[in-house]
Amino acid sequence: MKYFIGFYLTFFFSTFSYAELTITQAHVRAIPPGQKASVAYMTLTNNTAQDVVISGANSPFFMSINLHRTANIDGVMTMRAQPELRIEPNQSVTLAPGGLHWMLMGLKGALKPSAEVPISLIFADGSEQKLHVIVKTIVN
Ligand SMILES: [Cu+2]
Repeated sequence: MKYFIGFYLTFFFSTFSYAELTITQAHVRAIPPGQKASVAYMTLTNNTAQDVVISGANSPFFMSINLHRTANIDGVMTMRAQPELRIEPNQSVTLAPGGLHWMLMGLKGALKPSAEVPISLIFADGSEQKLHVIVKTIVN
């Protein structure tokens, strides 16, 4: 499996409601017209001395967002739903091709490259952090 060759720009616009979490390299994969599912990748850094737990996410652009982990099981790539995303104190977790990703299902409109997808991360305590994640073409 080839990893993507595309270019990355650190891209982070946010109305911080949870400023202890820094998000970088956030992007949504561009998809062909008619396709209804995509993925979002990002690096999340916990700047606090306590675990940060993300229990879900949502977006007005998609019917649902779930956390998945891609795994190679006996040569077959499968995706498994993950109940939560836990980031330990002063650690980073990277969602990237071949591993963890936000699975975006049920696209309601069109996803154009360079558009921004609003995504809210929902924390275990019920608070939210809103992101605007750019759509990028990813080759892999
Ligand atoms: Cu998935």
